[in-house]
Amino acid sequence: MPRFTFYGMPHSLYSGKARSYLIKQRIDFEEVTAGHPDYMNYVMPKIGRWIIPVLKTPEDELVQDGSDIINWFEDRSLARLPAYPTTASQLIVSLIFELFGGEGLLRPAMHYRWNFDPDNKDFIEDQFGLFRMPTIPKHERAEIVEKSTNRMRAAGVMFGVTTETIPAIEAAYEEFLRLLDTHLSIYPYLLGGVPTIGDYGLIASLYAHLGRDPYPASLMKRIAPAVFRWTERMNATTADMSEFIDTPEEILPGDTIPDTLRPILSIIARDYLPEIEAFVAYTNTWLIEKSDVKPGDIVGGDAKARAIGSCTFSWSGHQLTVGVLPYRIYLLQKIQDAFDGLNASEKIKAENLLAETHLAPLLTTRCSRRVERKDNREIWGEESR
Ligand SMILES: N[C@@H](CCC(=O)N[C@@H](CS)C(=O)NCC(=O)O)C(=O)O
Repeated sequence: MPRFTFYGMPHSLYSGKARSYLIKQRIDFEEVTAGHPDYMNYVMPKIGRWIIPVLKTPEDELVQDGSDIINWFEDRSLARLPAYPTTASQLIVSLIFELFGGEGLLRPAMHYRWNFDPDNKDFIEDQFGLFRMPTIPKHERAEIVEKSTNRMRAAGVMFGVTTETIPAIEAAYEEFLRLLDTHLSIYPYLLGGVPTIGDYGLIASLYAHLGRDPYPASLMKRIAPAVFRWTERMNATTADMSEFIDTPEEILPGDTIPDTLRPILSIIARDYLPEIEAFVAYTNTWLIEKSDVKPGDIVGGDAKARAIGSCTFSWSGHQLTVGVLPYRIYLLQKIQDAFDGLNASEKIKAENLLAETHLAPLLTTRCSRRVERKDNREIWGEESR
């Protein structure tokens, strides 16, 4: 009997992050689709909304959210390969990749899934239908599937995917992919011979959408074969790095940040920092207007609502209007909390690295209130220091 049950789906972005972690840690688990009656009858009523991934522990505790599932094991020292580096720069860099992988790459993830119908549509509809309604014959699923995929298709606009921005989204993604390919041709994972939280963040977007849907998967194989290999590696119980002869299954010693990661960090600064600054500024204004928000209140007032509004910022010569998701503040806070926990000399080291890669504002762009998670929902926390 497997000890853990993992409710997820192969084509779900956030499932990829937690699943990869469970695989790498060799956790004894079984994946159950959210189309299984147990999800609808048992899990969803307890979580209060339809959302994956969800982990059920042997004690029947339910944990929703990719980052929290990882932390569940880390907090109990149950990880074979702990996800959080213990040295300053590696920890901060890894957490930056967690935020960027799950949130900053959503624009290309949405674009490459939903805007390549000749290559993608049949496959995507098959997957959505199969895992949502596994017992219903394919021809009967088709109509229902089209309705639900149309909702997701429309959601791309909320992430800033429009006719005008598509060329810039493609150029930025290809540049990122080539740089990551260069890095992963030298190192099996971001920080050496073991995956860390940054790898788990990246696999969110780079697996279900960008590494598995037909069009983007073929793009990845064509221009970034080492990234494609890493998506396989991230889903293997072994280190799966036979092409890296004699590489130890260890993080790089001495708090090393490989030079090949620096240009990628600079790309994150260019492509994602403006959005972070815009959504934090929007949230801070929103909190001033909603001065009655108390610690413990559900973010947005409704557990089902993800966004508290929309913000506009300029990116690559375009004005982008996107939804403001406080969940991102939760991940940004992880970087800032890690920084606040460093000693004075470690802080200087991390600050220098971020200044060199133009990411220094990540440490100072702070929300006036904390975003926490309780009972599998985002809630407002105390006012920030
Ligand atoms: N931050 C969350 C996000 C989870 C999430 O958005 N999951 C998607 C599937 S990849 C979902 O359940 N969407 C349901 C919906 O939008 O109705 C996590 O990591 O668990």
